[in-house]
Amino acid sequence: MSLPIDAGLLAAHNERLRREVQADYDHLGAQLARRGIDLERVRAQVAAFGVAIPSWGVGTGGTRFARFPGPGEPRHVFDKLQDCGVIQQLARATPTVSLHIPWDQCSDWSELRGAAGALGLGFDAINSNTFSDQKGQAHSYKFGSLTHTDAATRAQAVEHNLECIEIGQAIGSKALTVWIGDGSNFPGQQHFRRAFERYLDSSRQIYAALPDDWRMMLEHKICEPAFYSTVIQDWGSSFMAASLLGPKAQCLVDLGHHAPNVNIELIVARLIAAGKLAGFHFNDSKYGDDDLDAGSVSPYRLFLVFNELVAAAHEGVAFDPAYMLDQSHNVTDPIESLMTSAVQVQRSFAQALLVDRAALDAAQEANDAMTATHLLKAAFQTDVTPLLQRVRLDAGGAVDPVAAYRASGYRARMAEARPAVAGGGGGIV
Ligand SMILES: [Mn+2]
Repeated sequence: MSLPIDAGLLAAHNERLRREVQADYDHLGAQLARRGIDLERVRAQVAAFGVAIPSWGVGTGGTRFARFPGPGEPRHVFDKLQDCGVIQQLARATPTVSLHIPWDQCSDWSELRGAAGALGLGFDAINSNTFSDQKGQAHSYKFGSLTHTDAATRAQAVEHNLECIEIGQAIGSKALTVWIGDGSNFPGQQHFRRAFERYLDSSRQIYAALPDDWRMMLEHKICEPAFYSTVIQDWGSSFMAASLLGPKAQCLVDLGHHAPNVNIELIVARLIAAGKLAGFHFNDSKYGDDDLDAGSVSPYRLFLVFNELVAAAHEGVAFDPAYMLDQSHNVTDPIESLMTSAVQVQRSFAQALLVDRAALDAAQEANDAMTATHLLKAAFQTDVTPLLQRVRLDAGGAVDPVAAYRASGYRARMAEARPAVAGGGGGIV
């Protein structure tokens, strides 16, 4: 397999750091052993963890005001895949890619599947797009898609989702993620109940076309681009829709799609309890759907989300959440941001595995709030960096992915190989 970053360069990078990593890892193991935790067991769980890369994330993002393109941006889906290959080669936490149609155009999907395989990548959920108009499209989504008042527009949006399922089958996806921008900007503009009914009617047609082993992931969002109301605004609307559609429909939680200060880990617990947690779009935010790098602002919140997931798994709850990053990189090299974010998500998972579940159960039963919160902090404040480094070393990745990436000169090479093109796909969802 020919991977994008030179194997010799990577090996030299790791050799310089290998001894230090092992010493730090052994020290962490001794620390955790005193707390009754077997680091080797944790390592096996962390090594098996993966989070999908969004294909749209490897291009530079933007805001409503401007986009400032970076050098060597991917020109098409094969370039995007190669950048995803770099991320996986160095960070070893992102074995899959999530495509977005029609941003990702391809005339031969089996060729794309082959190219992914050659990079050691597979495909996660496929994402439809009925929140923007495409060239040559008969009906506009300006006033909605799956919930539009016009039946022909709704039919066009349904048809696009059916096409996404077909593409997904060709590349080995097992899920369709549906986020719509439908909603209203003025009080009175939209009949709330009728719009929701139209959503259900359209979604039932998509649901009916799902292969048996597929899931339909419904993504809610509080606002934007509709700034007064959205049809699938919150987890309650999403849960209602998923319940009415059937067992293959579940609710996807994008961390940025809530009002500030909403208790997202509680929503996660509710959806797990209802058997309706589809998975996540990880990112971080300060004010709204900022699409900042996962854990860059609120790493403790990310840890608390994973605490709910690990607790449920520990208690034997059967669920299978899909993990994806969904970020917009405006001021960083997207490859560096995605590697850092994947490692951050992996870090939160590892920290959550360190929570003393029996002691926490006992503290909760005894209403001992201080002990309970100390137990969470003890896990969160453990520096698991040597564990993550060791996992990457074992898997053939880089001890320090960003340092190895910078040393490789990959971006400069791509700036030569990929002349800048006008426009280009990208977006924030
Ligand atoms: Mn999202």
